[in-house]
Parts: sequence; C-alpha cells; structure tokens
Amino acid sequence: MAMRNAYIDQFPEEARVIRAALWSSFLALMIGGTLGLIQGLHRTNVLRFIPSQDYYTVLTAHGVLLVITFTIFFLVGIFTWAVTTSLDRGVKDIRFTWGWYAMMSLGTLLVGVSILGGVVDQIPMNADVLYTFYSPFQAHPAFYVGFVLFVVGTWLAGFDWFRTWWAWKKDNPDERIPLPTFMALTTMLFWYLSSIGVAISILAFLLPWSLGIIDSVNPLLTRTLFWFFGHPVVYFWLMPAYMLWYTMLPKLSGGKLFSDPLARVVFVLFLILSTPVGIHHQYLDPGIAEGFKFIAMTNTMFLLLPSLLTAFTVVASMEHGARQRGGEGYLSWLKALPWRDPAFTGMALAGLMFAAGGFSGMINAGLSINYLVHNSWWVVGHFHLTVGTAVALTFMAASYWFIPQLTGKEIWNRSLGLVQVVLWFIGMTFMSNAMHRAGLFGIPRRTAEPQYEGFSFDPAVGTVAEIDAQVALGAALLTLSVYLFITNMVLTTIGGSTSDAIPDNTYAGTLSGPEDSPAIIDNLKLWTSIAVVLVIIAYSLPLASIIDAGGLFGPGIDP
Ligand code: HAS
Ligand code: CU
Repeated sequence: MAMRNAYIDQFPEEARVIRAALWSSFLALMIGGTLGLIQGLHRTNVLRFIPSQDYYTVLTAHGVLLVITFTIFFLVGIFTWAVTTSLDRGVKDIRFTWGWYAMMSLGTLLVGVSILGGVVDQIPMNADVLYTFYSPFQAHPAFYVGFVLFVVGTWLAGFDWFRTWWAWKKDNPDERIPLPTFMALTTMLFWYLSSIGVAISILAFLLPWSLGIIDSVNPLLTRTLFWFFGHPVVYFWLMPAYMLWYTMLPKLSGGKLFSDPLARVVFVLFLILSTPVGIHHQYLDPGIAEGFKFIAMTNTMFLLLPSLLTAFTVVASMEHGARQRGGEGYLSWLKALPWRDPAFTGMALAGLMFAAGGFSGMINAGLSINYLVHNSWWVVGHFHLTVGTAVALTFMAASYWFIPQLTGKEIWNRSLGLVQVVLWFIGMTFMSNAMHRAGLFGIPRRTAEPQYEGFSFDPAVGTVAEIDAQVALGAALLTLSVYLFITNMVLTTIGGSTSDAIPDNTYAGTLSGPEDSPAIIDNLKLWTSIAVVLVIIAYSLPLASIIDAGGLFGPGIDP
C-alpha cells in the first residue's frame, strides 16, 4: 500500500469531489443515452414508446443531459485533476470546492425537473425549449434559474483553479505554467468571456419574459446572444478531450508529447478565436448583414488551424510512442500501439472519428454550402461525431484510467471495456454516416414525423427506409455501449478489488518542453485582451443593428 502513488493517495479530499462530479456525469450519460434510443427509434418509426407530442420533451432532455450535464460535470472533475496534479498542490479550501459542485447539482436538478414537467402531469412546469433554448420558445422560470446556477457553479470552479494557480505562482515565480494547468486556465478564460452572452440573454430577456415582467423579446437578439455562447461551448466540451489527447495518449502509447510549445499555441488560438465565430450558426438568419456572416466565416476557417495542429502533434506523439515500443515502417508502427488498452483505443478511435467530424464542420462553415445542410439531419450527424464521439468516447475511455486513480481499485473488466469503446465506434459509424446522407437528401432535423418512408432518392444509394434502419441500428449499439460502460464503472466502484498495481498518477513528458517557447505564450492577460478585441469587432455592429431594427425588448423585425 505504501508503494502506491495513485491520485487518491496524493489528494484524498479532492478525489472525493472529482468522483462525485464524474458520477453526476455518468448518471446524465445513462439517462440521456436511454432517451437517445427512444428518440432514434421514434423518429425512424421502428418502435414508438412515446406519443409524438412528447417528442420535443424527450429531445430537450436528451440534448441538455448529454451536452450540458454529462460533458461539463466531467470537465470540472478532470480539470480539478489536471490543476492539482500538475501543480502538485491541493485546492485552497475543499468546502469551496464542494460548494461549486453543489451549486451545479442544484442547477441541474431545477433544469431536469422543469423539463420533466413536459411529460409528468403532476409537475406544473414546462421547458420543451431544446438545448438551444432561444426565443420564441419559452420555458418555466425554473429552467432559466437552474441554468444560471449551473453556469455560475462552473465560474466558481474556474476561480478555484485560478487561485490554486496563483498560490503556486507565489512559490514558483520563475516557472512556466505546467501544461495541464495552462490548458484548464485558457479554456476557462474563453468560457468566462463567452458565457457572458448566455448570462445576458437569460437575465435581461428570457427570465423576465418567462416571469411576465416584460411582454416580449427580440427573437433575433436572443438567438444571437445564444450563439455568442453556443459556439464556444462546443470547444468547452472539446478542450478537456484535447487535454487528454495531449497529456494521456502519448503516455499510453509509450512515448512523449511531441511538442509542448505547439500545444500551448493551440490553446491560445482557441482562447482568441472561439467566440467571434458564433454567427456561423446564423448564416440563414435574416436580419444579419452578409458582411458580418463573412467575418464569422473567415474567423471559423482560421479556427481550423488549432485542430489541424492537434491532429499533427497528437499523431506524431503516438508514432513516437509506437517506435519506442519497437514499431517500424511508414504505417506498420500503428500495430505497435497498445490496442488492448480500452483507455488508449477509445481515445484513438475518438480522434479518428473527429477527423471525419472536422470535415463535416468545414462544410457547415462555408457560407454558401451551409444552405445545403442547414437544419438538416447532416448537422445532427456532425455533432454526434464531434461532441458525441470525439468528446463522449474520449471521456468514457479516459475513465478506464481515471476511475482506478480516484478509487484505488482495478477496473472490473478491461476486456469488456475494450468491447465497449469499439462498439461505440461501430454504432456511431452507422448512425452518423446515415444522418449525413439523410441531410444531403434534405431530410430535416428536429422532427417527429418524417414522411419519406419507402421513398427512393437514388436506387444506387438506397431508400430512406434503409437510412432509418442504419440510424436505428446505430442508436441501439450506442445505447448498449453506454450500458456496458456504466456496468463496468459501477462494478469497479462497488465490487472492484483495491489494488497496489495501479499506475502512478502521471501524464506524458515532452520531447520539446516549455523552455523551447517564448515566455510570452504564458501571458494570459495579453491573449485575453486580444480575444476581447476580436469579440468587439465581430459582434458590436451586428448586435447594434439587430437592436436598432427589432428593439431591445422586441417585438423584432416585421416579417
Ligand atoms: Fe460544429 C454545428 C462548424 C467543431 C458541435 N457543431 C454544430 C452543432 C454542434 C456542434 C452541437 O460553421 C449543432 C448546433 C445546433 O444545434 O444547431 N464545427 C464547425 C467547425 C468545427 C466544428 C468548423 N462542432 C465542432 C466541435 C463540436 C461541434 C468540436 C463539439 C464538441 N458546426 C459548425 C457549423 C455549424 C456547426 C458551421 C452550424 C451548422 C448549421 O447550419 O446549423 C471545427 O472546429 C472542426 C475542426 C476539426 C478538425 C479535425 C482535426 C482532427 C483531429 C483528429 C486527430 C486524430 C487522432 C487520432 C488524435 C479539422 C484533431 C489518430 C488515430 C490513429 C489511430 C492514428
Ligand atoms: Cu459553431
């Protein structure tokens, strides 16, 4: 026992909070995943468990539980790990840490109950507003209050990490910020900046409107404020996955991170560019001049750069690892990677699928080609590859490494873990490919009653019934995968045996370290200021013209 150096041995108090956060995340994954199956089967008319009028309640719960609750609870857990491990220092006051966790949980409860009101008669609430809850949809005030509590909880979590870093900096004035902490802090900075949009949208407009204090809102204004936050939030989900690809994948591969400076540049680019691009979700909105849309497109195309750099750096690091393990040749080194390890394989497959998701994102981002895919099932295919695989599969895979760190117990069944991550990859191949094709046929997203069964667009490609069958099959495999994951996690936690053989709590070393980059890279104030300036350039004129045309409190432009 004395020999072991797992996270729980170093930081037992923090390990408890992180466990609570991860379990909140897993619970959301289980419920949200189950609703996804109901959703997929209903929409493809394979099996209908719910009346169609409940479709949007289920869709809202599926979206909110998975992209807000599952992802962000995991993020706060993993960032707490990253900051405390890399600074080798606990949080300042564990009660404060429990405080933000409790606040996020309370917020989730309010949001969850108000959505559930859509299907449970005894709950006099309703929030069938989808996870992109802009007007004209209106939710019960509890939904908005819950959402605000949740977001403020994340703000406090960020404060917790910042002050841990400030304390460390006092003791280590001349040192570079350790990479995992650098990643957590830069991510939080763009999160603070972008969540101001959703805070204004809720506190100034949606909540007073839902309470009856104001009569109307300007729909285009609440949409624009939503997307001010709604694009950066997708990178808020992605950054913990990127952090794991940079810090864990090279290590699991048996090697080192190719370049620490490049990794820092990537996170700085996300800090600078994540927010001034939100209008790429509004290419088809009337009331925003084409020129502003063009600016958003240009920024979005620049924003491809950090992901392309990531693809290069992470794959180069994996190759380095494989060669350390004896791998050879142009491509045969791939065989030397640890494919039996579910943590490695899950993350590598997640990365592979993200390459496809990135390409469909590039299509979305084109101002003119977006007209082809907007509001179609294509977009749903896109985000099941990105948040639904790059992020979700990475989080599940990483749990096979983290849960032993946090509990001191061996994974209950590692082979089952391997089956689970591969099953996700297969299920998502069916589902997302079919969704992309459906979108190209013009099949819309967000509808309970598609009317195309049996219709063949192109005999060589197949019918809509065949596409539906692929979506339903994919959804079933994905749900099975979620349940295998949860079973493994539960049995590890309650039944697994305590072990001394758990690997040490470390992350990858680097081939080229922070000393190879200029110290200015760590100047967070500078990058934040540039981010603010870019946001002002991208948003001040569009917002002014939206308010000018439609009024601050509506009723919006006259159609
Ligand atoms: Fe997106 C819509 C553009 C990335 C999520 N996106 C959405 C929606 C969601 C979402 C949820 O421009 C729907 C919102 C709604 O409900 O209406 N997206 C992009 C672009 C990117 C992008 C340009 N999206 C994401 C990520 C998401 C996400 C990440 C979640 C996490 N997206 C759009 C646009 C729309 C949109 C438009 C609006 C569409 C519409 O009309 O409504 C880029 O960031 C993508 C860059 C990625 C790459 C890939 C790099 C590859 C890597 C893999 C490395 C491989 C490894 C493994 C590590 C260039 C890094 C190797 C393995 C071996 C075995 C060797
Ligand atoms: Cu976006």
